[in-house]
Amino acid sequence: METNTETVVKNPTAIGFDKEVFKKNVLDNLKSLFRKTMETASQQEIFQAVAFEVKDLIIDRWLATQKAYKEQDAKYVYYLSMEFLMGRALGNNLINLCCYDEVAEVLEELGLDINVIEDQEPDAALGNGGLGRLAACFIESLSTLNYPVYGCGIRYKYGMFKQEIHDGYQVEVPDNWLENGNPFEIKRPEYTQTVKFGGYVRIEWDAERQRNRFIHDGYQAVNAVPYDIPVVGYGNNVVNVLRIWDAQPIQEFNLASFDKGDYLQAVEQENLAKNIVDVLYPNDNHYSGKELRLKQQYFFVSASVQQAIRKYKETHSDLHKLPEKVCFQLNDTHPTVTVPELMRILLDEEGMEWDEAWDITTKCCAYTNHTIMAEALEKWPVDLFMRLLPRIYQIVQEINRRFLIEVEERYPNQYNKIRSMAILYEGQVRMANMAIVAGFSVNGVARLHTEILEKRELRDFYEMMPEKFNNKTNGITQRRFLLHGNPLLASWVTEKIGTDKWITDLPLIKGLEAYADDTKAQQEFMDIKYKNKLRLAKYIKEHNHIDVDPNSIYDVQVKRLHEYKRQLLNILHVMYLYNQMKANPQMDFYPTTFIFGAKAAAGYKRAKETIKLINSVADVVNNDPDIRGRIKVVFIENYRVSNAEIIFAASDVSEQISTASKEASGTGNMKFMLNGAVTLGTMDGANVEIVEEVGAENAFIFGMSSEEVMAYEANGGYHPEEIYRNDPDIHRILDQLVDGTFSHGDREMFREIYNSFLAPSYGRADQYFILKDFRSYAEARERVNKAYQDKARWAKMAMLNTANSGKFTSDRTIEEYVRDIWHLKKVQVTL
Ligand code: B1N
Repeated sequence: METNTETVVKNPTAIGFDKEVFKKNVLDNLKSLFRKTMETASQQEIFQAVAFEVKDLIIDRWLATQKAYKEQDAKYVYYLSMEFLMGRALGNNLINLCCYDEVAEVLEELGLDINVIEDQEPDAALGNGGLGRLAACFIESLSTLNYPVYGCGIRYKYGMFKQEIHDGYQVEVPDNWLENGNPFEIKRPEYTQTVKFGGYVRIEWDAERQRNRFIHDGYQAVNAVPYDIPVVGYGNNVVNVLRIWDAQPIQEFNLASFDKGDYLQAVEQENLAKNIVDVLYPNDNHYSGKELRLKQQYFFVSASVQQAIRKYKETHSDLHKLPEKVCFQLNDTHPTVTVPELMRILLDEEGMEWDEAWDITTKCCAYTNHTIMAEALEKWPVDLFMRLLPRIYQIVQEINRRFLIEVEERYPNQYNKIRSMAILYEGQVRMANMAIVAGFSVNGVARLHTEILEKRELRDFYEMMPEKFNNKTNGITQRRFLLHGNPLLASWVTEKIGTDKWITDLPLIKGLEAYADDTKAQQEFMDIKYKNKLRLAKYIKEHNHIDVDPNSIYDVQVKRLHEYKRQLLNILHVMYLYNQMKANPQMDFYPTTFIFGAKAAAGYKRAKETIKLINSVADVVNNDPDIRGRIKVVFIENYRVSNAEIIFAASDVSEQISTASKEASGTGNMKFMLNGAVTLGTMDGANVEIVEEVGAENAFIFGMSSEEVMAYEANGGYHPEEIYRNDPDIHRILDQLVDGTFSHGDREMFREIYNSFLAPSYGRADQYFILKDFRSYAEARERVNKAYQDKARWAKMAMLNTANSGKFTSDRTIEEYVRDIWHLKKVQVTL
């Protein structure tokens, strides 16, 4: 792999950092921003003053980067995504500017703790989970690897809701993340674009060119105003841009100056602009066919594509060469209107013929698939789509018409092919099909996932156009999830392998393998884990008011709450363990803290019931004197990027227990591994590759294979009631859902969960094979508990996980995208 370690600038003075100047400027900022001194300012105000100073450090690099791109006429990837789950910026900007320690010292001299200052920053939570966090890791890696990118997204006024737990239930609280402003962003009104919705299309005969002209009329328009957020590369002076769009009415509403017609139109345009960017849809892996969601999609796509074309035309005259300078990467189907929007611009605004426009479009667009969950498939009702985007709909119809002719030529009279591949079918616009037909690349996000796409989900497309398909196994950035999140382990790794080059070349971390059997190194590794467990215990005490024992095993499942991820399997097993321990108080068992963290989509009933069940089991188990604290259950409120960093660092066991074939990749699994947690998981998603890297003897694998699961599914499922009848332990825990054991006698509270196993009101019984995998899971958990009691063996396993995590850096993923799809060139930036 190519790396850019030779360009890494580690010396803070070399990046123009001067401690005294920094200190003085922070104090000046306090004065000019808030009219305050260090003595009178709040921690929040101090955070703002520091952040503005850090932005100042970024600015010259930002200018220099964009200048270098221009001089070299660089090709850009436009990473189009409805979600960027950035988390906090301050700490990571300091790390990538290579002056974190120096700023920490300055703050200390001012009597401040950098951790407390960092804690003042709200997470930028413009995403739900893995898909949005992947986008954030990708743009950070692109910057670190010297590649030009624009992250393009939406500046939601409210990001992912904050989760509070009241009486064991999730309560959603709005996330007003911009309340105190965002010190890192820059508004760019000069790049405002206009986006049009509704209306109708008029056709006029263009006599001169002897063809029809399509004129969009009677629409409502809204302005898209971009805000730029810097994305700092590690030690290389590169600053790329995350460009997020805000919606503004075209004319500010002004009562006096309108006659009646204008008045109503102005009100409508203002209302349209008002709600487009109000809120992120809080669904993970789930499509909600809401008109406002399609508006959001077209809004940010149209603005981004128009801007990309405008930028290209500033220095190029021939749009046919657009693919040499621009690639649009579609982060799932959410931005797929990119395809007809680019066609619209080339046809209607640039006056191209269909074939020319299509040739350009299909060389510019590439699509990443992130899920095979049926309920996530975007299928827009035609009537909604054509009403909101009349011209775009015409173009989709023409794309579909031409594609179906190709299908008919290739597969005469095979209606099944049309049924599976048509873009317009049974009154719906199928976005995935459009992305595949128009994209030159279709990629999955882990090897198994891509195989399932090729062999099953997208089989007909793969047969017709195999050259488009490729795999790009996901990755994560070690700058955030080791260097920032786990500074103790980061320093130790550097010391042990004798270099900090792993920061930009993660496979070097393999050097730790030499210490796997070294008792002293094992001890040091576990000491660091212990310190991180203390840090998490403190966090849990402060935020959840629960005492946890740092000497217990930290067994952790943190991710979005979803049935396929099977948090229910985990908590049912805790109920089973509880029963065992009650029956046999002397049983051999190493004390374990079962830690959960998960947000449920606001309208996802079963997910919310599962959160209540976890908290109810926690109540009973944690307070039962017979258990003597040997089993603890903790639900961490408001799981998000910033507390995830603390959680990964402290984990012993990584729960990755999705029903095989359902988790496209998973990326939390990689963050745990990097931090020395051992995977307890199914052969699903990227777990398969994790086990391949670390060795099966250093992970705990259980459950059905994806082949087995898919075979059952093809036969309509299985019969969980047989297991219920024949396995008394399972019988007991299911009965306990409806006998009041965990609900103060309430027999109805968990009735629906009980029914889902035995008598579902809709769908198959035990859709996600929880009972089927239960025994295998229980047995794996027993192996984990035994293994932990052999301290040396555990230390070795944990260390080997860190040592073999090199493949899972997003730097590797990005180099593969660049090599196979984007074909970008590295740009060196000097100041
Ligand atoms: O994308 C991640 C993968 O690691 C996960 O396995 C996968 O579940 C996740 C609709 C999604 N797939 N699809 C979504 C999110 C929001 C939404 O509105 C779908 N998220 C994933 C990164 O590849």
